[in-house]
Amino acid sequence: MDADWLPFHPAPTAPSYTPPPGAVDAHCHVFGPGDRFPYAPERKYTPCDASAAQLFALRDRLGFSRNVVVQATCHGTDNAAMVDALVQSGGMARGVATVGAGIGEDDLAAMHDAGVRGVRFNYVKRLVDPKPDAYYHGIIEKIAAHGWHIVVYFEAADLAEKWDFFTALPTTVVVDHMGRPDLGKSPDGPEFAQFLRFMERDNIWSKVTCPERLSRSGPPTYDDFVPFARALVERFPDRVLWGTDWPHPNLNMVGHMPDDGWLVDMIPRIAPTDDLRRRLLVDNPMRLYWPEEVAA
Ligand code: 0GY
Repeated sequence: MDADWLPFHPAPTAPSYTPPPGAVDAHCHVFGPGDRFPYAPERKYTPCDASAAQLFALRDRLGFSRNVVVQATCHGTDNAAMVDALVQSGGMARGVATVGAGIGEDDLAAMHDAGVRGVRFNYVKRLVDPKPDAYYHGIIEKIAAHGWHIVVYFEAADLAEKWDFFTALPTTVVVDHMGRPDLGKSPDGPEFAQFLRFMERDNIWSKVTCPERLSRSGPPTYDDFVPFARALVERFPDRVLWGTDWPHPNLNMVGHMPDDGWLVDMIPRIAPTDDLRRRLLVDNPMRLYWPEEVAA
């Protein structure tokens, strides 16, 4: 299990596209190091160690200012590495945790103080063993006092089954990676139309992320990703987020590691105006993760 990762790109290209001041990478991770922050025994893959210092160096190289660090399944419900990164960031990173139904109020309060603002419910069957809705209802009750939102990760084929549960969620709901559409299908076809209908609800947001995971046409331009992401950015400009997904865990199943500079250079293709790019990279993530810094 320890050899099932690809290393992240050691020296990403400096992007040609310069993000606006204050841009947020709203989906990224930190992992390990495994001797200090051990990986979860129940994990389905082992990631490459990826430290907060390396994440912040990437942030600076790509021209970003802030990060949203998302808990991935390889660390299970032990959020220590993610929380440590938030503390090290000096307020320039917020987090999304994965918690168990037995989480205590003291632990939630400590995570909130460190900068956690949401929980992630992961439904991707190759990553987690399924849990009943009741398990998640217990967590929803506990996070309510903190005003946290919910991030959901699922595959397009499973949206119909989870529709009633997702649409009844009482918080802002952020969907990882556009609900993982099959990019071999048409962006005008019934599968993506269902996702667009889902997005019509004004508490539902989407990350327009992970060309490297979803694309069939492949690097460096990931052309088949663009019409899907652009449709979301243009139709729901105030409810989309962008992120690198660095250090791109579990990509051995896809077979290549992206250069993060390529990913940044896709932004003008998915958000074709300055106004759309400012909302995607600054206004939306600031409203969700740093509302206290956004003028009323
Ligand atoms: C991602 C994607 C993946 C992994 C996880 O929680 C995770 O382990 O999210 C994946 O394998 O699709 O967002 O990093």
